[in-house]
Amino acid sequence: MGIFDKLASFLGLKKKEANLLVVGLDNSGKTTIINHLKPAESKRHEIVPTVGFSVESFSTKALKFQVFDMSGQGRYRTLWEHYYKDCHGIIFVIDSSDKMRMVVAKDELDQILQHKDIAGRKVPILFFANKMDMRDAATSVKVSTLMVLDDIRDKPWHICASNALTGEGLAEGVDWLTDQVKDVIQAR
Ligand code: G3D
Repeated sequence: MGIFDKLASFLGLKKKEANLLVVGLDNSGKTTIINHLKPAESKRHEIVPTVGFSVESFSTKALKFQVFDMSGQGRYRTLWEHYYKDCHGIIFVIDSSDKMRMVVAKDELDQILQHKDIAGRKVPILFFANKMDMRDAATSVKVSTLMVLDDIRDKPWHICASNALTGEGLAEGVDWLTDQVKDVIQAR
């Protein structure tokens, strides 16, 4: 299944499942990124577009993904928040070229971090500073500063510059997340 192979086989051995959330503003690149993460089989058969609030959800072997657009859908918030409790890892996608909306992304991140089902838990968060190929894209260091990531002290986090069109940067991020999620699952 590609770049999540390592995690899926680990979970298979342990007979466990991991739930991963993929979130970010609309147009940040979530759909393009998950197209790289999806196994070929799920690309063909298992894609289940979900009603209204979620871009889509899909599962493969021991991994379940839920993908949410966090912008302009405030009224669906309570629906997606329902998934926080059981999630083992979060992938937060940021459009590095959209500095205007970085403050909105930061706002959404704060809402996640302060949520009762996330605050106080060591849920690993992988940030993709996506669209790094764009001429006006901020560097991952700059994105990290704009999003004030250094203030996240109670959770493991990591930021990777990515280009979802070519897949560049995705494997590095997923490798990091895999190690973190393994730790979360071991501790269960
Ligand atoms: P979303 O699912 O978060 O809403 P999408 O975002 O994956 O639909 O991506 C939104 C647009 O950004 C798409 O363009 C997509 O091709 C483009 N995109 C995604 N990732 C990258 C990237 O890393 N670099 C560049 N240059 N573009 C990217 P369209 O034109 O289809 O709307």
